[in-house]
Amino acid sequence: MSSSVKVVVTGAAGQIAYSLIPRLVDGRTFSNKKVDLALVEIPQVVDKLEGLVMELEDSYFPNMGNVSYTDNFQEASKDADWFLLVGSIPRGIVYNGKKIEERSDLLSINGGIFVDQGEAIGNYGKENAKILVVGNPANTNAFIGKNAAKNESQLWMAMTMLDSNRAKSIISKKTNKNIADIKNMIIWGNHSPTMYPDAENISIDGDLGSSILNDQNWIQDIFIPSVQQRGKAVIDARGASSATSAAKAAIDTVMACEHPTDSGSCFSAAISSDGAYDVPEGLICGFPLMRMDDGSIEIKRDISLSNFAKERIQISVDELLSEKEAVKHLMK
Ligand code: NAX
Repeated sequence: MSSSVKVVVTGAAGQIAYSLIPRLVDGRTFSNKKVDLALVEIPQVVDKLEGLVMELEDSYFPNMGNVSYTDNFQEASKDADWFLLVGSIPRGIVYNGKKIEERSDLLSINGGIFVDQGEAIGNYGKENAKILVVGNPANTNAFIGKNAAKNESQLWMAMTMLDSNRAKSIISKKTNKNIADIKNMIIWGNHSPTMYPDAENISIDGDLGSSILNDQNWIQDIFIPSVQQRGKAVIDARGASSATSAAKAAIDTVMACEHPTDSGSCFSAAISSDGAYDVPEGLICGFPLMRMDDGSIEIKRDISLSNFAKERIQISVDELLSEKEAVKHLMK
């Protein structure tokens, strides 16, 4: 084996993690590197992870290295290369005697968690660590975590790959093209119902969406709302939120960051804005990204945006700004 990588996963006893964790050690995600896992849960459920560790051992993964589990995030963070922050308090649960229904309550509770985790990552994670926030509200959790980490050599991302994959699937059905021929699906903005899935710049068998999808009514009335509301549709149908598709999307994001992006292509995740496409600096916003040969992640800057696209992106950016305002007490 060539080298090793240490991956921290929070929410490790949850639904997404159950699909995600085996894929981290399957010899594909990190190629032939040995993968050490540090699994993190809250104290109430951390003991359940013993069962998951038993299953991982029983699965015989030749690339699996050390596997540990803990409720101490700081301890888990030491020298980690990757952090997959899946754990967060979901909407609908009773927390400190109050049912959490409002996004603002969710922001506040999870925000507190991400201050502590961010500080630990900044202090104990590797200098070039990559952090993928899956737990919602993902963009603002990443914003809070990055601010607390105060470590500019680390890369904070919020996951929009699931939205991107959902959008590709819808376009594939609409155009009768193979899913493998649908590429460069950019999700702009927030991972929330305001996100803007970009049908104009998608590549369909090598052609731009703007030249193939000439049905603006379908884009506005069917495509965009279907992507924005797909998470809710899955909850309605399954009685639980997306899990295996979310896990696959997290793996796709890791792989996109581990391997150079093909020339002219891009992948979707939200990262801190440097002012690109007029998004205010510092917001964790969905952008088209490229993994460069030197391992860095760059925003692809040559995407043309129509006025319609600019308006839609602005709506989502405004939402990110209001979320930023709602968590300003957590900024130090
Ligand atoms: P589950 O409720 O099955 O699992 C979450 C786990 O996180 C629980 O076991 C809980 O004990 C743990 N946890 C909570 N706070 C923690 C902390 N401070 N440290 C460590 N662990 C902690 O949820 P699951 O279905 O796995 O979803 C996890 C998160 O992903 C949710 O916030 C969900 O909203 C979010 N999602 C994000 C998606 C995205 O595209 N970005 C899509 C899927 C999903 O909805």
